[in-house]
Amino acid sequence: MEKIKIAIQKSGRLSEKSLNLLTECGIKVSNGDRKLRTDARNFPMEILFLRDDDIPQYVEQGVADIGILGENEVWEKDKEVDIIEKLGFGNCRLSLAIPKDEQYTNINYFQGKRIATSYPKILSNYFKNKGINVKIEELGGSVEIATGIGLADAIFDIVSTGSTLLMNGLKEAEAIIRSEAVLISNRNLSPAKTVLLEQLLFRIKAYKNGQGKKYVLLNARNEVIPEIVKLLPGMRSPSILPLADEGWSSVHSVISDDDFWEIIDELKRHGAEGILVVPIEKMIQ
Ligand code: PRT
Ligand code: ZN
Repeated sequence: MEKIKIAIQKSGRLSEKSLNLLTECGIKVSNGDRKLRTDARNFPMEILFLRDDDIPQYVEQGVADIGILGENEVWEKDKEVDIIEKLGFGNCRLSLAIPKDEQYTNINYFQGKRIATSYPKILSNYFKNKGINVKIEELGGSVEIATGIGLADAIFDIVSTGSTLLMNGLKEAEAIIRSEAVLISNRNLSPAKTVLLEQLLFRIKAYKNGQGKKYVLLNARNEVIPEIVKLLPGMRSPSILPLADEGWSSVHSVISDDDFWEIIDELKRHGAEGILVVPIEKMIQ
């Protein structure tokens, strides 16, 4: 049987989360000995562990059929691959940063400046569109020290919490684009591999749908049920089941983590009892 080959980061910020995503999709992978490649135990999939920089090229060439990596790398490498799905982890932004004592005005500040980055393609496209001339110094890593050692006037790098900038005496001047981990695919998958990709995608979506949501069960007197139902959006509408106790019903629904506490307080105020909150593992729509 044909296997689908997926490339994930060997060691880095996305490695563990990529493996975890496969696990959540019910795909068992053992990588105890950190091999370069391994087979999944219960899904026709081969996993290749690579540097993220190499993944776009390997997927374009078909060495791997699909891959997981940061969108930023996909844009920078600009290979012939398709972005299939955003995965909701590895979130960050690509920003221009300058020494903290500099007075920042607007994007024209960068006219004629030297900017150090590991993302020269994204950066030069950005400034070309703006009609601003800059000199780009390409660095493989440790971009944040470039201004301190006099290599550049500014940097363009990944920011998540901002503490790296702070530690290096820099401040964020402009956030240019947001990025997160994505699933990419080769453009000429065989029909069998396309089916496997569809299966994987179905599972990924079910997992993503369940993220950030809770299943809520509660009991209430029948008179207050209409009020309670108004508080619960649910996937369609909440399910209402009669209880053995006459005059009482049980209500089941899905609520998002964001408004969780607010809704629970409201439910209690409206007479809900025995509220049970359960994590959702997968949600198939
Ligand atoms: O060895 P390999 O080439 O595979 O790995 P790598 O060193 O190129 O990449 P890695 O593991 O550092 O990052 C992989 C991907 O994670 C990136 O391409 C991004 O899509 C994503 N990601 C998310 C980040 C960050 N957050 C992040 N904070 N990648 C890097 N950083 C670095 C950033 O470069 C800077 O040095 O963290 C620092 C900034 O973080 P804060 O929190 O201090 O702002
Ligand atoms: Zn890399």
